[in-house]
Order: sequence, then structure tokens, then C-alpha cells
Amino acid sequence: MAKKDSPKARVAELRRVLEEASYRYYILDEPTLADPEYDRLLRELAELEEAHPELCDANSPTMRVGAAPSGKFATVVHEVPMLSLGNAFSDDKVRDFVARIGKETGDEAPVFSTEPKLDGLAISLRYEDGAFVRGATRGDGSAGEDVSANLRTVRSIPLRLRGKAPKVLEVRGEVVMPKADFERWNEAARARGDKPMANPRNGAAGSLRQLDPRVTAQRPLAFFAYALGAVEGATLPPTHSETLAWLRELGFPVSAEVDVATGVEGLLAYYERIGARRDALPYDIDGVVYKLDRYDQQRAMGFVSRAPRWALAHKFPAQEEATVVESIEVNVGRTGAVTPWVLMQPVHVGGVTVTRATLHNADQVARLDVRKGDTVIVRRAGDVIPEVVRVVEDKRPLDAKGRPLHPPYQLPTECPVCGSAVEREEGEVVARCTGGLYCPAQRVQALFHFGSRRAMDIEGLGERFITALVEFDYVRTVADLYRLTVDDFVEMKRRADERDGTVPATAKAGKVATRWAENLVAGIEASKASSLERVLYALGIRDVGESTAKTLARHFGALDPIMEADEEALQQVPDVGPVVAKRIAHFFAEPHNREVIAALRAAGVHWKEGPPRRASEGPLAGQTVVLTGGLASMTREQAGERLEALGAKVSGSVSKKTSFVVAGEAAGSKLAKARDLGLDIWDEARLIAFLEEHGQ
Ligand code: 5U1
Repeated sequence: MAKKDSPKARVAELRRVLEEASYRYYILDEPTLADPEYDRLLRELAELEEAHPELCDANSPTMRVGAAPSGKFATVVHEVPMLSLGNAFSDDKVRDFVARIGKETGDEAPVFSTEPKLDGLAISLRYEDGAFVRGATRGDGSAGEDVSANLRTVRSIPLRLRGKAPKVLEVRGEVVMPKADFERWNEAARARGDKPMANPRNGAAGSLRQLDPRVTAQRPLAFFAYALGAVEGATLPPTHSETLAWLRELGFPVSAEVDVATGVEGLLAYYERIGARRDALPYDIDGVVYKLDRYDQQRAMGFVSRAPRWALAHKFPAQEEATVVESIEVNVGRTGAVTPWVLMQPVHVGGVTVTRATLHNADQVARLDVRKGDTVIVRRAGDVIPEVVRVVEDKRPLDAKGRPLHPPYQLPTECPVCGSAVEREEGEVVARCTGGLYCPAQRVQALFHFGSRRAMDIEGLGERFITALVEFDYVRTVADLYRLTVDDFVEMKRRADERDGTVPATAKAGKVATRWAENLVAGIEASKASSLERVLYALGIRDVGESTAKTLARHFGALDPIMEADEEALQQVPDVGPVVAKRIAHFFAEPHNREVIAALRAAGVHWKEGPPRRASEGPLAGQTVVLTGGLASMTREQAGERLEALGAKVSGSVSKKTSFVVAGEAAGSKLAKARDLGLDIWDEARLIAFLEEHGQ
């Protein structure tokens, strides 16, 4: 036994505390240690291990950062082969499956464990006396690759089991890259000009195949258990669903969607339920899995070749399909971003038919080398815009001499909408039309953004009217909106209806409805009384969203000092870095933009201005506050504004970065989370006292 305050005892204690924290965070989803505290304890452990190498352990929480590379992966023969699953693509196949089981087991209403079928990489983890000893890929089912060092970096894989562990335990499951992490990763990769991952499954597989575990440690991977391999020294429960519950107790993540269902109707209802939630799940799934729950019934059903007759994968529509590129086009966005995309032969993917898929940017086009006539793999997952993930090269059309029929695609050097030059800033991935306020493509978008609810909030100014206003040349800049009359709108609509063949019967009969136009003109008039932050946001300066507009307005108090501020002065504003500062300065340096602002002012657009309120100077400078629940004496929005006036940043979600939480009546989960994180919690009385004390 180590002495109470010996390094050995402290190392053991730190490992215990850190393992417990990981378990609560990853398995129970109930974090108990704040991140800085976790990091502090981990650092202390790493320092002790460095000072006392004899105390090192391959399963220490410090090993999550990844060991040094060790060359090739060794082969691991699976003691119990890793099986594959039979597939069903229709309800009838599920009916056949259940009927077969009914016939052979004599059970009319068999119970199944029902599980999502995760789209990742199948792996097997081996534990001896509760300690992780090896992890391997599935390979061909009989033997896979030893990827232990990489698996150690996956934080939700336990390195030591909880409670009474069997002598030997092999656990099978799936390593996945959660969708949100995948999207974040790819966005960052594209911004850097790096190669994005084709899909989360490739992301997971590619990450586990890294020869340097320190690289894997940087990848956002998760693990979910779904089956057992070899087991020694434990008596298993009689059903698979109870085994999953036991695995959870031992410290393994098990998907929250696992359930049990009875008979065909139960299975099909599960399929529908999970299918409806597919997009909302944190990871990609390609179907659901049904497994006969009772082990005695599983044994009775047995196997055919490598697939159990007691289990079935019921697949969802594929999220990736092949189709042929008809042409490559570009779209010019509100900020002038030139985005290439492909027009394709219609293809059914992810449950809908699509004809367009994005190519994101010129780098991606070059990387993929997509050409007209190519067969491409298109991916559509959830709400994400369909994208081309790769070209099937051996299907590329060739000429008589065996050379590609079409040359590599080049992004146009002139804007297809206005003919202005297309440029790409140094270090930027996106190419842009330089036509700014002149480019009709940007004009429509600029007007649409200008009139939107969070900007100038002009009711009734929808996309169709904006497009017509621009097309028929009623407006060239946003300031022109304020010159429009009821007659202009009525005339514009008449022309739009005529062109689109949508002239209403009443108009044909000589009656012209004008109420809508009067309302629209009144809406435009009403938008003149605005606020500085709304106007700033409405100008559509790149990267100036609502939050930045708000901080700019607060920091400077008035528009003129913002227009005159140089990049250095702009960088004094919280959240404004060098890039955004440059964009703001360039925007206001552009004479055309200044003309539009002058025209807006001349048209009567106005807003309240005040003294600068520097966030860095208030008593709450640098603090992040969350408001939750109802307040009796003011709205949450008002409270937020008063706190912001004292330098606070108001956030909608509680995290370890939150400085304190103001909790009103009926505060719910945010308050609970704040308590869990041990944050300071203010009631309304304390808030009011503080605001009053500081003149708010
Ligand atoms: N959820 C789940 N996925 N999955 C994949 N269960 C499951 N079971 C599998 C596979 C290959 O194989 C069993 C036969 C153990």
C-alpha cells in the first residue's frame, strides 16, 4: 500500500478522479469537473509521471494525447470472429425475418433489441482484469489491425473498467465522428485550403488509420458499444438488452437510442421513429439493427456463413449516390462570393431527388478535378446542401485518343452576372466578384438582407419583389428604396406579373389592388426610425453580423467615428480581429458605400447616437453572463442591454466560460447546469441592486 501522501498514492488518486470525471462526462452526460480543473489535475498527473517514470501506465488518462508513432500496424487475430449483418431494404424483408424466427423458435411475439446502425468503423476492444490491452479494426472479420495507440486517444473509450470486471472482456462497437464535429472540421479545413473529409465515416476511418496517434488525438472521435466478443470470468445476463445495460455500467458508451421492441409492428415502428430523427441524431446512421433479445433464442437461430440469423440491419435510403455532371456553373452570393456548383442528372439521395450539388470553392474543384460529363458521388445528409464528394475517375468520358473529353474546369475570371473581375484575396479560399454594389446579384442579396427582420425590418419586401425591383431597375442601391412610391410598386408588380404570366383575374378586369403597395410604402417609411446597430448590420459588411454590429455601435456610439476609424482603432472593439477590422475599414473607405450611406441619411433614415461605451471599461468587462427564467421588473432583453452597458457579454448558453447566471422565475435546465458547474447565480434582487449601484 502506498503511503497516503506518496507520489504513488497521489498518482492513483489523480487517475481515479480523472477517470470518474470522464465517465460522468462521456457516459452519464453529467459533467462534474469544470474543464480548467480537469486540465489542472491532468497536468499535475503528467508532471508526476514525468518525475517518476516507474509510475507510468499505458492506460493513464495522460495517454489520451497520443503516444509517439511506432511504424506499421500489427495484425490481430480476433479470438471470436467479428460478424457481419444481413441487410433489409424493405418492410417485407423484415416480415420474412420475423416470420422465420417465429417459425423456428415457436415464439409468436419475439422480443428484439433495437439499435441505430452507426455509420463509422467497427472495432473490437479487449480488456484483461479491467484494463484495456488492445483494440483492433474489424478487417476481414477474422483478423484486423492493431490500432490500440489510436484508440487510447478516443476519450469515450474507457481505459479501465468500472466495478467488477471479468478476467477477459472483448467489446465490439463503432468509432464515429459526430456530425457537428465533422462539419466544423471540414469548414476549418476548407478555410485553411486543406482537403476536407468526404464524410464522417471516412473521417472516423482515416483518423484511426493514422500512424501517428498524436494526430488521431486531435480528431473528434466517439465510440459506441453494441456487442461482445470473447468473455471469460463473467456470467452474462440472459438477454442482449441487459448486456448493453451492463456494458454501460462498466463504463462503455451505448447509444441513447437503443430500445426493445416486439414483433414486426414494433420493429417497423422503431424504424420509422429513428428514421424521423435521423437528421437530428449527433452521428450518421445508415439504418437500424434488430437483434433477437434472448440469447437462448439467438443460439437456436444460429448463423449462415458470417452473418447471424438472429439479427438484421434495416437500411435507410443511401446518403451518397452516383450521377453524371451535366455542367459546372457558378453562383454569385450577397457578398460577391463566387461558388461553383454542378448541374447533374437527377438523383435520389438521402430521401429526395436533387439536381444540384455544391463544389464549395475553386480549391475544392481543383482537388476533386470535376469535369463536365464526369460520374460523381453526391452526398446529401440532413439539411446540409448536397455536395460532390468525389469523381469516379474510370468513368470519365474520353476522346478517340483516350484523353479526357473535357479539360479541367477553371473558375471564370469575370463575374457571370455583371462582368466585373473575379478576384481571390491572398490566403482566401473564396473568389469574389469585385462589382460590389453594382453587381445585380449582390444588389438583390444586399436589398434582401437590408430589409430582413433583424436588419431594417421592412415588412412585405419579399424576394420576388426585390428581384423585380432590381431587374426593372427601380433600385440600384438600398437607399433607392426610400424614393419608391405606391405607383412605382403597382407598376413594378404589373410588369412582374406580366412577365411571369401571373396576372390576377381582378387586374385583367381592370381593377388594381393597391393596399399591399400602400402597406409596403408605410413599412419602408417606418423602417427609417432605426438603431445604429441595425443599420450597421443592414449594410451587409462582410463578417459584421448582429453581434459585431452591436459591439461596434456600443463601442463607438455613433456612425461617423466608425466610418473614420482605422484598422487599429477597430481592433480595440471586442471580437473584432485584424481580418474583420480590415473589412470594415475597406467597406467605409469605398466611396460608393459612403455615397449610399449619405443617401440613406438624406432619405431620412435615422438612429439614436450616444457616447461611446467601451466594454473594456465597464465593471463587468470581460465577463460573460447568461439570463434565464422570467424577471418581474424588466424583460430579459432589457436586463441584457443594461448588463451589456456595463461591459458584460450576454450569452444564451451556460458553459464553463460563463461568469455568472441571472436566474429569474421558473428557470430550468440552464440554472441546473449552472449549479452543476458551480457557477455564481444571481437572483433578480441582486441584479437590480448591482444595476442601480452602477447607474443602470
Ligand atoms: N447497432 C449495431 N450495429 N451493429 C453492427 N449492432 C450491430 N451488430 C453488428 C454489426 C456489424 O454485428 C452483430 C452481429 C454483432
